[in-house]
Amino acid sequence: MKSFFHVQDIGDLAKALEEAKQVKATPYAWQHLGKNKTIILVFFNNSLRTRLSSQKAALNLGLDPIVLNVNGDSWKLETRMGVVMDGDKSEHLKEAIPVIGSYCDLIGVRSFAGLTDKEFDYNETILKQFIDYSGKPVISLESATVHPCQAFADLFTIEEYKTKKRPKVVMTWAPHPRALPQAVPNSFAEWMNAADVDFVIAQPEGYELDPQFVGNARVVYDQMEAFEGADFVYAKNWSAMTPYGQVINKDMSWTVGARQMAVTNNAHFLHCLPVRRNMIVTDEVIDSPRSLVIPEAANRVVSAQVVMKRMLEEM
Ligand code: SN0
Repeated sequence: MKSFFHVQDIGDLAKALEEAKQVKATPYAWQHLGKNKTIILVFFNNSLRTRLSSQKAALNLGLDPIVLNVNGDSWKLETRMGVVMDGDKSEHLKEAIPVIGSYCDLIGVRSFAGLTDKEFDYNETILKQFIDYSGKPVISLESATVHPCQAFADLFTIEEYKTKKRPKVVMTWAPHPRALPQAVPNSFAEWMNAADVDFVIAQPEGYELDPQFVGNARVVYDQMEAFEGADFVYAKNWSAMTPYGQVINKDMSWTVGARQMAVTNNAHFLHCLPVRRNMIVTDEVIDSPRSLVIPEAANRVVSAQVVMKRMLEEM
């Protein structure tokens, strides 16, 4: 696996889930793979789970993690091509990336969508430069359009908790005070479309995601109708595609509460975290025994470890 970005990069999903189960059961069984090898984790944005779970996954594999907080610990990096660097950015990605690549064997990159230039974001301009200039395998730790480590952990969590072969999974938009990227819902949709689940997206009009990620999912504009008989409810806010990166609706009737959960099949609740309580989901639902947000976050170590393990095995 040269890069981890889309669901196709992991190959056969059933095999990947089986491997995740093994990794979870015996996390230290592959310590030899990472010996004398280093992963550099580059963060352009904030992180709690991704930062810690990626480091823990690396340590489980005997791989040394180094974390770089761009804009904090390092020079501010210029990401655009052909610009006169007369502002506050001291170094260009064209030098920084090959330098980073020369110090490590694997690279993870967090670079959120800027949400101002759709083309820059949807071309994955920053992640692609890491792939092109580092010469090393690159893992998206949430880049402009995808968050594959999250979606893999989400699918594995559904696999662990499902009680029927083909559960109904509903991803619902929910209100949020700020404009958020589409990366998490894009990847969740992409991975659910590839998995054996009945997948539905519930959203207000105007929040349609990019068709390449929606695929054959059923899009339902009535949240209550979408939730009927659901086995898993996955809540997430995202900003609109048109106008790009804007908040066009803050309808609090979409906050996931007991009213919506009542029409489900006693659904489990999932969210990638961080979550705004009583905006995205009520205290009652997130604190209920059906909420899986903590085991879901714990599985981030597992998904990251499977990805790093496979990359190390190919070296
Ligand atoms: C990010 C997002 O893509 O939605 C990361 C999720 C893993 N979430 C946020 O930036 C939330 C920030 C906030 O203020 O609630």
